[in-house]
Amino acid sequence: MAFPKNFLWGGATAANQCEGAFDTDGKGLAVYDIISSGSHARPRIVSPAMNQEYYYPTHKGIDHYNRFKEDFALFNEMGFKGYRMSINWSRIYPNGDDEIPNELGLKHYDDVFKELKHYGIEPVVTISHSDIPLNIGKKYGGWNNKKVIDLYLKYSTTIMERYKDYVKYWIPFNEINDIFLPLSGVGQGAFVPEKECSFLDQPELLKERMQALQNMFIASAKTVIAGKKINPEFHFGTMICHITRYPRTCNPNDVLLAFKNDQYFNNTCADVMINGEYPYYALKQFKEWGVPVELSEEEKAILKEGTCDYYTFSYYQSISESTLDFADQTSGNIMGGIKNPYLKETAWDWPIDPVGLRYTLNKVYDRYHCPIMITENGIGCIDELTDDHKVHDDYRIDFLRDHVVEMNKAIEDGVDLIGYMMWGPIDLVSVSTGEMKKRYGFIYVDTDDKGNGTFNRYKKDSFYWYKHVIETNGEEL
Ligand code: BGP
Repeated sequence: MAFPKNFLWGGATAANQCEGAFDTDGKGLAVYDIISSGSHARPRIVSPAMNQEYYYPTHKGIDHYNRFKEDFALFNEMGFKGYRMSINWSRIYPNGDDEIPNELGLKHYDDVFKELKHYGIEPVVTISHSDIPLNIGKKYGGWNNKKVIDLYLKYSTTIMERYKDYVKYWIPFNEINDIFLPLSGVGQGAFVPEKECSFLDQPELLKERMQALQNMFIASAKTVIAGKKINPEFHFGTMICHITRYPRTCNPNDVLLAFKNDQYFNNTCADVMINGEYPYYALKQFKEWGVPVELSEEEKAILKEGTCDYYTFSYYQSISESTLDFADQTSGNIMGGIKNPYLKETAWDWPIDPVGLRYTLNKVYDRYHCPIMITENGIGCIDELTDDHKVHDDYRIDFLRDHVVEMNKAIEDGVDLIGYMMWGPIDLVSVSTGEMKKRYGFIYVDTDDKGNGTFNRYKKDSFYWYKHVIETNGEEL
């Protein structure tokens, strides 16, 4: 096996999907706190104010806020070398524009980082994993407003100063390119609708989303510049939701379609964040979207100086696209695409494509020539807890093994892959559906879609499998 000696084996979570304690220790409301639970068939509802009729899964999460020590002990038992997590912005600045930070919120993450240090687990910290204070959406209209750049910078600087001795790896935004999708208006853009709407069918707001993205690029670059002054040893990563795209046929129009969509959806953000300037195709695209890129000389210099050092991405699936009329055009996959006859799908219709991971790793390394970390990869499944508290999840082991095999091949191809953060090492709330039923973890959490249960943690079969993978540095799968 080809995994380097210091390979960062670990897992990834997001504060809003696991912490719970949504109003504890001075935390303010965040945009995800007003998005109800849902299911594969029943979309989540965004309600501008809390509605008693709904259950809001972020409010309890998996109670990680109170149980992080127990959870880290389990991660340590698996041998984690790294752990990707996010800080909840609304714990630090409850309204987003507060004069001074909330000390109790800061203190909580002091404890979190001390505990990780105790186990020698390297934190990889997402600064904003959609944990945007709700007030930023309501008062400022979200990321569309340039003032939010300064609010974010104040927050990012506060945490980078405070945790500089604990954290080396930072990620300014989770899946920044999600903003290309209308369904990310609330989560990424902090666009709080005036009346209730379906999470999957949010107002289009194309211009606002594209302006928001331009503002986020500046915020990211300013954070990198500020961070390097705090500690020149800090590393900053992109985080791209990489939806690998295939032409469904070899019709040249299909090839061009997949290429173009790959360019704008998968490449735009990393091109700006790693190369420090907008690529030619994005300039044209933003103009067509009605929000031409108009940068001052100062802004150009900021983008050039504040570039990321490593590339990270989430990889769950590939999709196939075509200009032709395929009968199976629609699937339940939130990312769209046409059924790929060569691939099986998960229970939530996400195509399973391990070879696509090797292809993607090569593709991005070829483009950026910098270290790469996979910061999310996993499979959401319906698990069954047996009477003796076991979960026999061979399907999860199969999925992960197949992906690790392809990672190994990519390393043999010459790709500089430095880490693997499996998504959801402990069951947590699903973003797309707001369910607990869609489980990713090595660790089962006893709670359901309504927040009932003991919240006890149980080790699944995959727990022991991953432990062995880490122990053997990927030699034995
Ligand atoms: C990514 C998000 C994660 C995570 C994952 C799985 O897009 O960054 O936060 O949730 O998708 O998706 P889901 O929870 O919808 O199954």
